[in-house]
Amino acid sequence: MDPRRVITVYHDTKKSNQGPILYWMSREQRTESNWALSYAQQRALTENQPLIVIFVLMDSFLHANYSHYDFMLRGLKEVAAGLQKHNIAFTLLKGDPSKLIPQFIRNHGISHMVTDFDPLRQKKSLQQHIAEKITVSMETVDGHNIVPVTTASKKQEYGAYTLRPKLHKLLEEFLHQQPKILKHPVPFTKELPDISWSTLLDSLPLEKNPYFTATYPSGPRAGKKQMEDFIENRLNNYAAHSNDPTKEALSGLSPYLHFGQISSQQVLLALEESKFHSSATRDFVEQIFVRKELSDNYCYYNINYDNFNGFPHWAKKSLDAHRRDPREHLYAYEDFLHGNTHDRLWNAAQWELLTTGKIHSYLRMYWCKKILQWTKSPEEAMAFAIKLNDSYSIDGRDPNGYTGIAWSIGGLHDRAWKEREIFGKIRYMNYQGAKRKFDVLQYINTYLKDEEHG
Ligand code: FAD
Ligand code: FO1
Repeated sequence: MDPRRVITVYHDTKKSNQGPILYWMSREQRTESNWALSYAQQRALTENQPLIVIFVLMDSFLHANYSHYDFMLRGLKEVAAGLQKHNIAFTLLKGDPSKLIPQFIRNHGISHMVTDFDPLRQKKSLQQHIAEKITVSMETVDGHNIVPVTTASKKQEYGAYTLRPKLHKLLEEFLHQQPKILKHPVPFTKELPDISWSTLLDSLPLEKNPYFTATYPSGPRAGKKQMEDFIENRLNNYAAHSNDPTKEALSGLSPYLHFGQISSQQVLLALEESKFHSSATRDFVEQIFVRKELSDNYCYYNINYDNFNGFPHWAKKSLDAHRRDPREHLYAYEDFLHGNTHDRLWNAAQWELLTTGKIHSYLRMYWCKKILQWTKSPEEAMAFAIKLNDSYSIDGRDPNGYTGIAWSIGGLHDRAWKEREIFGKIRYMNYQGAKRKFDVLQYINTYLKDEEHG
């Protein structure tokens, strides 16, 4: 593995005290195309040691609800079976990683730990906290970006236009299959606690969303199937129809990418093998490669990725200048939550979120920008948009989300537009604009059945 994929090193990795190698799986919940896993296995093979994979189930994570954990746990069950088949021990512990990981390292004489790079502050502080409590070496590996985040750029980028050339220049060098996971020759012989998959989910204190009716097949196999079906049957519609929520033009890959059940690297390699010429895939590659990796760049280099202070200077100044503009409509969190605004298109997008756990990309921008327009301040807009997105979106709690919301409300990675009330120079979107893109009434009727809601 290219050493530039190691983002952070804690303690001296050269110390070769004997003992099993541990991979603490978190962001990349898959065995195939998982750099951290193959890196950990390489080290275990070199040192002729057992390899153990641990997942620590936290009883809450950034407003995640019951259906998000259900999706995640169904995927993890498939991952556990796959690891067992490769003679790699897997254990799932429930509780606080900052206690359980150091304890596990001590109890099993672990000699080295590898874990997933993650730009979100919750994971970064967990990893730092754990590093202070252990003496064995620990490395974080970027298995989420094709070009490792600190190789693509050493700083926060202004926008896609500044990061894109840097990413494409390095794509050739970093887009390649990593070594297959081998059947591990050194078994881990000690007892590990059983995992009662059937009772885990209900043992967690999670909110249930009563309106959620969608079903998402979960796990790396389902993610791969979704990818193959998209490339086979829908990629050729992507460029023309990805802005039309009444067409099934999007890949639907975000839940699998968010939980790391598939990697964007697998998708790009599959595109290379497909019949498609790069001109037909350009729009999609822009999203899954440039935009997705721009999000990790933003969250990694800007600690204020989820608040007003993270916005570009021009945008903060402009929003400040319009703080006292009259708001024609003002809604409380509950009004947004139940899709109770004057705007039926907005309400339909909110009901798409509540019933399917997702809002179509185009409407996500509209949905978020209207929250800026109908709240008393950009700070309140950020708080509401993040809470709704993280509480109800199956792909939420993700750098793409914080970045998409900062783009919508704070002009991040965007330019200044014609100044107007409330928005200042932040790009504006409205109902007329949506009507020019797609059949708004058809979309509204899909998600707003009159008798049910809104
Ligand atoms: P496709 O268009 O098929 O894209 C494929 C993949 O490319 C996506 O899964 C994602 O990984 C990446 N991608 C696509 N568009 C973007 C983008 N604008 N920025 C970064 N990556 C992108 N995406 C999330 O994964 N989680 C979120 O919580 C999230 N919240 C958002 C909130 C707002 C306000 C906005 C404007 C965008 C948000 N996005 C989020 C980005 C984008 O809307 C979703 O990634 C996309 O709708 C997911 O559906 P898909 O996989 O079918 O999309
Ligand atoms: N990561 C974990 O290591 N343990 C968890 O229990 C866990 C729960 C969880 C629930 C919803 C969700 O969207 C993500 C969750 N994650 C968990 C984090 C995930 O692995 C990613 O690290 C972040 O969401 C993206 O940075």
